[in-house]
Amino acid sequence: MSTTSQGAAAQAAYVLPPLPYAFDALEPFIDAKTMEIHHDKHHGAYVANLNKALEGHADLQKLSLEDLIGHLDRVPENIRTAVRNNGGGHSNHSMFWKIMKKGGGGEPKGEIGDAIKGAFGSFADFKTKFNQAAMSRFGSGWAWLLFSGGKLTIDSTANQDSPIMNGGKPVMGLDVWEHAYYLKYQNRRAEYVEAWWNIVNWDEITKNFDAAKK
Ligand code: MN3
Repeated sequence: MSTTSQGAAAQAAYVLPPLPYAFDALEPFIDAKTMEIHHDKHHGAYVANLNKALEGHADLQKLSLEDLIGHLDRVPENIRTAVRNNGGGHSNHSMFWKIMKKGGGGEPKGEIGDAIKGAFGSFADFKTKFNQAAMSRFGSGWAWLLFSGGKLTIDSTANQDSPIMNGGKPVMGLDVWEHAYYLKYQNRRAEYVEAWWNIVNWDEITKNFDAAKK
């Protein structure tokens, strides 16, 4: 690491969280090379560009990420798009790494399992609806299970937009940008989406659900 980047990191408002497992932990569903580029380069760039946008804005640097992107109207217009894209990217990916794990998948138990059944009829129906959101998002974006207005709903967003920007609370999100799957799946997004269910970390999603309800 160069002296320059160390200097920048020392005063950076936001830092890239380490991946909570090895790059190859999610094989064969997501390949190690994709994970390395996705975390180090893509997420790394969102953090670096967010910090760059916030240079000289001490008031904004003090905010939690959720406060920052949840109130974009308070962000000066000349940096608003940069904060929206890179703050959203930082928030979305910070959650995304944690809601995946080796040996994940299956059907969720307990309260989140019951809440999903209550909202969507059955786990199979939920999965179908979520997959539809992931597949119908044109271009780059995310599919979401979110908590909003006291209930669980499914939605998708474009680019790096977060449900937080519309007052919702993300419970789980799936990155459907091509950078998330192209090395292994090329244009076959449906195969990536289906494979992804094998690494879903329901323990972490349960934590997000509990936090969202508060
Ligand atoms: Mn991504």
